[in-house]
Amino acid sequence: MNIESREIINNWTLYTLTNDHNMSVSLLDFGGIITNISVPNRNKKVENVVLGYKNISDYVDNPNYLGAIVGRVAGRIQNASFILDGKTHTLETNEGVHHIHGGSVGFHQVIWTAHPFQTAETVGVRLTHTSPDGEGGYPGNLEVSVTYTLTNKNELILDYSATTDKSTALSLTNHSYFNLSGDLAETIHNHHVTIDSDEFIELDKDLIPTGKKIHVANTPFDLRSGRYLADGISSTSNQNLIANHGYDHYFIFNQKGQKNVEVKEETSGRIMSIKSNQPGLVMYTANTLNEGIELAEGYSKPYLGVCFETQASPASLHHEGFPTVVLNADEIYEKQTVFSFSSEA
Ligand code: G6D
Repeated sequence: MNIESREIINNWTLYTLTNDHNMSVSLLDFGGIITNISVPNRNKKVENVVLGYKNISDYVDNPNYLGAIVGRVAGRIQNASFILDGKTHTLETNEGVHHIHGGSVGFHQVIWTAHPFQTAETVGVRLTHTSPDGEGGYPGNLEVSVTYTLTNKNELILDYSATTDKSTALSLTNHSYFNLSGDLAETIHNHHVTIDSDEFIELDKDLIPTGKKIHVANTPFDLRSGRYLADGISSTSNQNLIANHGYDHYFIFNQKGQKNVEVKEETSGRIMSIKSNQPGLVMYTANTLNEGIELAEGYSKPYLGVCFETQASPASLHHEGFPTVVLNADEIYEKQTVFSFSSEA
């Protein structure tokens, strides 16, 4: 197990975590951005499996949130407002009349305070931040931490924790774009994804969750037995078209099995499984990923990665029937998502 750190541009620090089984994770204190996850393929060839910019300065703007911690609330909040305890809170309208991903002062733009650590079987970095009352329009002084832990079982564990001094809205995630083919050898069309979910949330034309749950049966959203992402990308179903030809939807976990998601890429043999105590996730197939930005192994284009943004849905701020994103002063926000990597013969 090893951890290296080095000062780079803008007083940012880049940390590289390495375990004893040829897996490494690199991340920035800026935005908690994961810049690289390198894992072996079936032939033990170690390659990068996430999208990362070649020029680190491209993370300053990062319109696609590559690798970043997203908060205070991941996803879209309708009309950039919500009512809490009878008070209307107005957020930054950073996408039309709506609010997305915590706004321009969201957690993807924060230089987190980093606390590296190492044990016999783990290595990691705990990132902490104090978000003041009113930041981005959100109430409450928020103490938040996100811990990245790499284990010797080729797991990357993300632990999210927070407390607030008054009721607020909080739903944190990581916005890495995964591509298991390795060093961007292929797009994600042939990634075979299984999601243990019977329902997803309908989107309107602004990609705002309508609050309507749709059963996945007989739709391209039925990934319960696994499906190639190409199905949803080429689908003419209304919801895939609304998402700009693909997936950009919140799947509600059944929380029945050992894992919530499994992703297989047959050429490399790589497998990634995801287990989370979050009630669901947004799967986004990079349908509108900007073209032509230089990445470490090539140039960005749609469908070059897929995001698995575990979170509670911001739909709960405007509709009944969803796990809440409200955090009260007497509560502790504690969420965990584990990304486990392996390969098949
Ligand atoms: C697009 O609709 C998608 C979002 O889900 C994603 O988070 C963002 O690009 C980066 O707006």
